[in-house]
Amino acid sequence: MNNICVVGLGYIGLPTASLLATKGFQVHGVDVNPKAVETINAGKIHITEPDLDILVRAAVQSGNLKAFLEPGPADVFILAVPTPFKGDHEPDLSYVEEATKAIAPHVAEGNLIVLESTSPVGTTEKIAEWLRALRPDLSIPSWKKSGNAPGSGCCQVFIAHCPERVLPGQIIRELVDNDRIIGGIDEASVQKAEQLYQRFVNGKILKTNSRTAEMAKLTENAYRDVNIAFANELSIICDTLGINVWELIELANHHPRVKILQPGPGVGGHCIAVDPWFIVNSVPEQARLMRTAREVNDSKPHYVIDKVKSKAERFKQPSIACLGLAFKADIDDLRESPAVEIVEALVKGNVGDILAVEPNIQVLPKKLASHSNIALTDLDSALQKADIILLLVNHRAFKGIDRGVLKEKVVIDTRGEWR
Ligand code: SAJ
Repeated sequence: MNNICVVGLGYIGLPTASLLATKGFQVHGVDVNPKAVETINAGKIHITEPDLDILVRAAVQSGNLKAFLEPGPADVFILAVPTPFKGDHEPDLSYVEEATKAIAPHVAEGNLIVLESTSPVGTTEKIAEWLRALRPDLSIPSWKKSGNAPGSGCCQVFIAHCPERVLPGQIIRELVDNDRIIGGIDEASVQKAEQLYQRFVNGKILKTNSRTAEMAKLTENAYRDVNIAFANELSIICDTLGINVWELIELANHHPRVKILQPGPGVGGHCIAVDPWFIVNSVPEQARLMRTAREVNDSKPHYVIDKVKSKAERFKQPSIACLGLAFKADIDDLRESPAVEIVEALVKGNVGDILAVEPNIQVLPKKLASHSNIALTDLDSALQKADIILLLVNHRAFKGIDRGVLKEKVVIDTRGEWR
């Protein structure tokens, strides 16, 4: 198992491919984006993640990592493609299906296929079904026929789900140190995948079937979403009752069995705000709390927007410093960011002149840049000019803000930085 084909060179696929390459595996990376392929082959990165540049450079320089637009033959195929939702929060498995189609001609006897993308329950079995239809010459294990029994017959291939669980901002460390769940489509696939992961993971390898592995990953993110929703609901209740929510949480968390998370402007990113929907979508009648949590968290940006609007009313055309656009602290990732949603609504509603401060980006995203009442501004000028200061992300760069400056301004702190 020395030749690995990693399909999808994004936030999960690229660190995984590079790590494997530095561990001595021959890695054939695949991405549909020619610019990403070119950048990686030059030893550079097209996404931002601490220390990823060093890892990719080392991987490419070693000659063990090469990026391509198409898959090629390998011992192991790792699929790390996006699994977004579409329409009314239905999972969009088209990238997984496309990736399966792309690898299908190259799959050979004894190969292992690992799905790392966070996926709705049953997706790993779908890969087996798609592959069975495309490659009737192969013996593809069947969950329904054999349950967890070892697969049999000639031209056997192995299929497992090994969900990624790394935290953006700490990907490189967590890729190695986190415990990993391995869910096989059958027992033989579990064993095969275990042999691979134990070669580069320091954490424990936890073995199960593919459905449980899929649900475990969704459960972790849904658990977090529900708990953040509790904190967000609490913040609105406290606003209404005239209580400082940050002080309240700190006090309540002194109880040995209470650990309330932090309220914020909403829940962003492409994981926690997406994954619970995969559960809700598959069992809508049963997943009532998870659906409500999603709705509570999705409504939090609107609450913040209304708060800013009501504060802005007392000014003619206020300057509003919006501190942070990323979906959480100290990253440059603006995808599904509540901060961007809030700033966009303020810009479109012409609530004031927006001074956007985001130290981790050089240019504003198009949907904001196309408006005339917003400018990407450095922190000091924004603080000086602003009538209203809206803290959206608790970036390290904002920690040193002089409290004296804030005293003269209207301050809306969604992160409890200036509690
Ligand atoms: N947030 C709060 N309050 C909190 C904690 C987080 O409002 O107390 C917000 C953040 O500001 C952010 C969002 O939630 O907008 C999500 O941030 P996060 O740091 O909690 O999680 P992600 O989305 O960066 O990464 C999660 C992780 N999952 C869990 O912690 C259970 C990570 O381990 C997963 O690998 C990742 O999702 C994923 O890829 O699914």
